[in-house]
Amino acid sequence: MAFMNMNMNITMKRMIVTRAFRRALQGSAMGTAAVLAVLATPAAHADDATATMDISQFAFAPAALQVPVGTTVTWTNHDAIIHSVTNGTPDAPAAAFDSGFFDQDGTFSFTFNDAGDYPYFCKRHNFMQGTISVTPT
Ligand SMILES: [Cu+2]
Repeated sequence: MAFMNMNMNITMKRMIVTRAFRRALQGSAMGTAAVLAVLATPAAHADDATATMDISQFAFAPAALQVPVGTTVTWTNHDAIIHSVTNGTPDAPAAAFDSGFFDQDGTFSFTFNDAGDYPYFCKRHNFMQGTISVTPT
């Protein structure tokens, strides 16, 4: 019985992901431009020590980001719905950072002072996941 429930959960997550993906593909020209703008943003340099992340159409963009130690990363929510930036994975939340829920045009910043890989997810939409890889300087 527990096994069946697990399978149902996985199927439901897949459906939600598929729906979000389809929505992303049908995104407006403005949405596409925003994604392209993010992709064109140069990677963070040690001398400026800041990096920007976008939350758009139920995804963290870019999903994986590498920054040097000391970088402050700022996420901006472009969706008309609340999201969170929560350290860890849905099954194993961690404690380094948790934005709580924030709304459209809201931002969350965190300074990564320790090297390592920091997975994170949205507490409301568990399929939304990303990783910040912090490299020693
Ligand atoms: Cu979310």
